[in-house]
Amino acid sequence: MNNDRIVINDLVVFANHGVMKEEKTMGQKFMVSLSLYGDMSRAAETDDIAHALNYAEVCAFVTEFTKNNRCRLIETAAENIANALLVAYPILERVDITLKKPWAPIGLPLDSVAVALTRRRSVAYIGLGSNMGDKKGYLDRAIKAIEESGVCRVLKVSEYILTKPVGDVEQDDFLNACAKIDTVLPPQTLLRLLHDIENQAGRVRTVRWGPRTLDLDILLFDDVIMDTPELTLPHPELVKREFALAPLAEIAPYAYHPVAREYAVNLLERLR
Ligand code: A4P
Ligand code: MG
Repeated sequence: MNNDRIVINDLVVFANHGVMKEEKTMGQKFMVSLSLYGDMSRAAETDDIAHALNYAEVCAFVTEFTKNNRCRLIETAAENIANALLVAYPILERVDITLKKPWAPIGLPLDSVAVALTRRRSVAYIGLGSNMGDKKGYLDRAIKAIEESGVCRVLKVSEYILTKPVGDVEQDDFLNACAKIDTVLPPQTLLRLLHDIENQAGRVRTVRWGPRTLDLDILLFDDVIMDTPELTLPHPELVKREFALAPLAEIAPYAYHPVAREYAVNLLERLR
């Protein structure tokens, strides 16, 4: 990742975050410090504000957002500010934020208390499948719902391909596709969002591997490797499934599988 960044120190905002009643009603002083990472070479080369991240605009955005988005915890407030910045400014790849509360009412003298956290944009590949009803409609609406979530952007979508069902269940042919997205969410939260979208499509989980209106799987998430009861990354079946690999290789032949240590295009060739 590029190490270019704009640094903002102790932007003062009067806002109403807090657990106590007086904090909510009267408000208090907060200080926001930010390191905003993104490629600044174009701005540096052209000396043109049109290619730059305008820090005056960023400060106004953060001030408005910090006032209006009221939270009990400074953890939540800081996370919401970082995510809002990543969504509003596509040039940003990472945001480090420190949110200070110099007047924290703890009944003891202290200089300030602060929370510091980092949020970043990740790239993920989502496998889409449908084999009931208006299959194309389900895939179209899923892509729209991902885009409209406000926390993801759809960067590329493969062709929709008709595939024979894989597995022991006798069922209709599938329409499959793959979407490249970027997201400010961590993997588990992205999975919950995808489940919500599946549920809105009327998905009922009955037979494992059985027919479904909509199936959304996370195939790859950056180069993350994880294996928890709710989520395995990369998707454990990806390397065995042509219906997932083919659309992935179409839009991202050099997407890298961190466990198989191969590019998508090579995995597909080997499978075939
Ligand atoms: N889960 C773990 N890792 C992941 C991940 N990387 N992405 C967990 C998504 N989910 C993940 O999935 C079961 C659980 O897997 C989830 O609750 C999640 O916590 P599910 O979607 O509820 O159930 P499922 O879809 O019936 O099971 P599964 O294992 O996801 O089935 P698949 O793998 O989706 O296979 N043939 C063709 N031609 N095309 C198809 O699309 N799909 C299937 C279903 C069978 N045959 C097919 C196709
Ligand atoms: Mg699934």
